[in-house]
Amino acid sequence: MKKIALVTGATSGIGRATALLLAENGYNLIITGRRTELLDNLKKEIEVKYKADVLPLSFDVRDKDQVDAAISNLHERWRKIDVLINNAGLAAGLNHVQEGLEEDWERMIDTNIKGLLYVTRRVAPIMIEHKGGHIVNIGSIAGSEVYENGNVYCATKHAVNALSKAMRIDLLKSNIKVTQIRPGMVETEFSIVRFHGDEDKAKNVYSGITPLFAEDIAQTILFVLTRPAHVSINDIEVTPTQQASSTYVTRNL
Ligand code: NDP
Ligand code: 8X3
Repeated sequence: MKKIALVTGATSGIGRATALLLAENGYNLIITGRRTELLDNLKKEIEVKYKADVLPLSFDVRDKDQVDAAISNLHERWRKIDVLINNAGLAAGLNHVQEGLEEDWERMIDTNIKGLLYVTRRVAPIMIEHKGGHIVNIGSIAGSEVYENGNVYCATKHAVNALSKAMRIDLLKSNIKVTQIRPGMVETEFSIVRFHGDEDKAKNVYSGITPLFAEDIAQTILFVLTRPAHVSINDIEVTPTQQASSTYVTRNL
């Protein structure tokens, strides 16, 4: 029987690439996000290309009731979730703290921290019931470093770093592996969202470098998921070759 992976934030970027790669490598997929049409398109694409079964679930991870309804009403056939990829997340704004927009802060805290917790709270008991699983949290290099204007985004990813370590301890006895992956610059919709839709500003983030692509992180996820049962990869930082830290990047200008 194929394993089941639930990927949050599968409508775009890292989540979408991960769903495709896992389907190609023998998983059935539960794909989630708010944009229903993109989920439906991805379902069709996966079914045609990889003959995997796909269940699209549209919900906002910030809404506890929506998360609850989606996961507790899963049909028996989809309830044995083997893998959870906690990927849904965003940065909103890039301002000094004294100029930050409170609505941006709330979006990031509610999505990156509380959303990840709401989904985990409902999926981990299912894994425990089935005697094991693997949770992959998408953190960031912003979870181990802080950079100018990054304040609240960095704080949310520091929280993901702490939660990943805490989850590993709490779930150890239940045979659930917890891996954190901390990417550097990956060209996705991330910067477009961060700059509230300003595509020129977003493009500029990656000027003069070859950034990571979503598929690079998907490959990293596949690697950690396919290690033998006795091997747990706990934490991986992945950056473009031209990036040594959040603030140290060489550009071909
Ligand atoms: P994208 O913007 O391309 O994708 C983000 C995904 O998250 C979308 O599928 C979006 O779906 C989903 N999402 C956002 N908010 C919500 C919500 N409230 N409820 C449900 N789903 C939501 O960005 P990335 O692929 O780059 O980002 C994925 C993860 O990787 C994030 O956690 C990000 O912080 C992290 N990351 C990204 C880096 C980068 O440079 N790109 C570097 C390091 C980490 P929808 O809009 O349909 O709801
Ligand atoms: C995204 C990477 O450097 O923009 O998490 O914070 S960075």
